[in-house]
Amino acid sequence: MSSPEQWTHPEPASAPAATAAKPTAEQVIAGLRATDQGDVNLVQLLTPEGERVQHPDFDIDITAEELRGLYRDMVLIRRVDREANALQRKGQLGIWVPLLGQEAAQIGAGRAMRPDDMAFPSYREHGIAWTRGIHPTDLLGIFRGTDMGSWDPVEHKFHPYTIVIGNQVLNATGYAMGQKFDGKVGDADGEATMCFFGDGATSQGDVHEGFVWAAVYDAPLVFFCQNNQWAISEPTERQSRLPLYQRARGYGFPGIRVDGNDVLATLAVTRWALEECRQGNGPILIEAFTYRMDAHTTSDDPSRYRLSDELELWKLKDPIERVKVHLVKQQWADSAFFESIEQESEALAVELREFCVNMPDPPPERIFANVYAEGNPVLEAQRDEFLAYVEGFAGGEH
Ligand SMILES: Cc1ncc(C[n+]2csc(CCOP(=O)(O)OP(=O)(O)O)c2C)c(N)n1
Ligand SMILES: [Mg+2]
Repeated sequence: MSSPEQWTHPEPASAPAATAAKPTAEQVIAGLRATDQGDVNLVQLLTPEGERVQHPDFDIDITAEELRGLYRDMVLIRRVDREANALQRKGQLGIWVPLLGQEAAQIGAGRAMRPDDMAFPSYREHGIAWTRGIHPTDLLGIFRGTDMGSWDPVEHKFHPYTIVIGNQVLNATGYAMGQKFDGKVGDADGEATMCFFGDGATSQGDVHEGFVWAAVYDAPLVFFCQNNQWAISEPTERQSRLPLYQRARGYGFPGIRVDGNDVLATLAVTRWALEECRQGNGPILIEAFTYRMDAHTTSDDPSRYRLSDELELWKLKDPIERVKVHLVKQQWADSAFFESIEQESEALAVELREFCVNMPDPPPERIFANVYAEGNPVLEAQRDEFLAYVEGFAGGEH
C-alpha cells in the first residue's frame, strides 16, 4: 500500500516534468492529453471487456454476492436517472441533472463508506444518495421546486445537495476538521468524510481553500473528484495543464487517479483512502476518471459543443456492461438474476413516476419557513402580505 510519505517527497528525477517552471511544448501536449485520457497511473481492476486485472497496490477480494449487489445498485440508479430525465421531459420536473455514465464512480465510492462517515455531495450524486439509504423519491422535490431535499442530513450522514460549485468542499473540510478535533480519528474505528465535486469545481477558489485547510489540519477527508471530462461545455483540458490528481502533490497529500467506470477499482481505492483518513493520514484526493454520457442538465444540448464519436467511444467503456460481462464469464449470475434486476428496476421507475405525478405543491407560506431560528417581524409581515395576496385569487379566474 502507498504511504502518505511517498506522496509528499519531491518528484523523482525520472518522473515527467509537467510541473517544471517552463515545460516544453511536448510536455504541455502530453499534460493536456493526460487530462482527457486515462494515463499509466490509472488504477483499474476490471477492464471495459470485463476482465479482472491485478494492481500492485490496490486489490480487492470480492464475492459473487457482493458483485451482484454492486451490479444491482448501478442498474437501479441508472433506471432512476432515466426515469427522472423522462419526467422532466413530460413537464413533471423543472430540471434534472443526469448521472448517466457515472454509476460506477458513485456506487464504488458510496459503498466504501461506513454509516458513521459523512458525505457532502454536489447536485449529481444520486448514486451516493442511494448508498446512504435515501429513497430516490426524496430527490425529486429539489428538481420539481417543491423542497430543498427531503432527507435528514444528520440521520443519513448525507448533506443537502449543493448547487454553488465547490462550496461543499469548505463545508466538508470544516466537518472533517471537527471529526479530528472531537478525537474521532486515529484508529480503525475512526470516522472520515467524503466530499464529491466535479472537474470544473477544481477551478473554484473554494476547492483550493478546502485543500489547504484540510492539509494543514490533517483532516480525515477524501476529496472525490468525478472527472466526467466536462464542466457544462468546458472540457477538462481547458481547466488544467496536468491531470487533476497530480494537483494534490502541491498541497502535500496523496492524489490517485482511478478508473471511475470501474466499480471494483473505485471501491478498492476509496476504501483505502477512507482507511488512511480514519487512521489520521488524511486528506487524500481521488480523481475518478469517467465520462458524462448525457447532457449537463436537461436544459443543456451537448451536441452544440462536443462530437458524438466521443460518446460512442465511452459507450464501449460502460460501467455496467463490464460488470455484467464479468458476472456471466465467472458464472456468478444467470439470466434469472438479470431478469429479476430488470423487473425490480421497472417497479422502482413506476414508483418514482407515481410519486412524482402525485407530489403535492407545498403550501405558499413554506417559502418563509426555516429562514430564522427564531421569529423575524419583517419576514412575518412579508409573509402575511404575500398570503393575503394569494388569498385574493381564491375562488375564481383572475
Ligand atoms: C459558483 C458557481 N459558478 C457557476 C455555476 C454554474 N455552473 C453550474 S454547473 C457548472 C459546471 C460544473 O462542472 P463540474 O464541476 O465538472 O461538475 P459536473 O456538472 O460535470 O458534475 C457551472 C459552471 C455555479 N453553479 N456555481
Ligand atoms: Mg464535470
